[in-house]
Amino acid sequence: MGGSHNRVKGSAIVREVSTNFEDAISNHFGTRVPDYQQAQGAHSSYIAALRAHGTEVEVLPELRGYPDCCFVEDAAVVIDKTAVILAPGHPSRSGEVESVAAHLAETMGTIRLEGNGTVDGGDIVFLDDTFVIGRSSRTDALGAESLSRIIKSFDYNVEILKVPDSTLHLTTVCSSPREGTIVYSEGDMDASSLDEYADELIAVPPQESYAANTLGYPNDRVIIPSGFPETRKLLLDAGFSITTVDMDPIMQADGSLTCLSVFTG
Ligand code: CIR
Repeated sequence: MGGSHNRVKGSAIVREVSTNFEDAISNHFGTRVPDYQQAQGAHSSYIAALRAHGTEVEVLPELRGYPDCCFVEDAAVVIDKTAVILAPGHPSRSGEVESVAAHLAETMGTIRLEGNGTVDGGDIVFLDDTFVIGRSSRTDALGAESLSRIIKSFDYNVEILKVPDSTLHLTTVCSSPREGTIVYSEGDMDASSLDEYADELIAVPPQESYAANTLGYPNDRVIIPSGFPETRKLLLDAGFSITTVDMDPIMQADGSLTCLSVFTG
């Protein structure tokens, strides 16, 4: 069993929204064509919220030809100051990885997955001494096994969980805003698949499923998307202090709060 993964979020990389954001993949939450200018505004608010919580944010430039390039979470995960370079499962996104890898390699060691499996960072949720990997339409069995071996080499536990077909990623439907707590979308996941991993399960109602993706900081601080009053109340009642960000323009391309960052320290 490993130590406790860092929850402080002292530093992060993000990437500017693509000027071709209208071509971003949108299969789940979108109700209109993704809009570049609106998404850029939401992205700026997101960066401001991270900085207000003490995260030093480095903004990488747009990656030309990659409409989904702002969703850097899918390209890499940092574990104990080593970057694990991932292999996104959608063909239009695999070319995003090398530039993120090269950037991270300037300040830390990097490790690659073995074999031809695929893993999106959106399918990785960490719960202190355990990482949960979602098997989804983006993360296949080979990729999950390869990542699992790497995570175990850092002395953390690994669990592999099937992501429901109703959703894109594991992080889309559950998150852990503080030690021992999981927030999940009850319309997508059963409590029974999660309760062994947490002391406290907070169930987000089906009509607010998007708000199951939260960004937690130490001392019970949490960032959530604005416009989800029931989730807000549940988290207030659970003792969190809450910051909201209008994520609607990012949601149009199925992106959530966690998707927009790689936390590097
Ligand atoms: C995609 O479908 O790949 C993007 N439109 C959204 C990616 C969201 N990323 C994430 O949840 N980590």
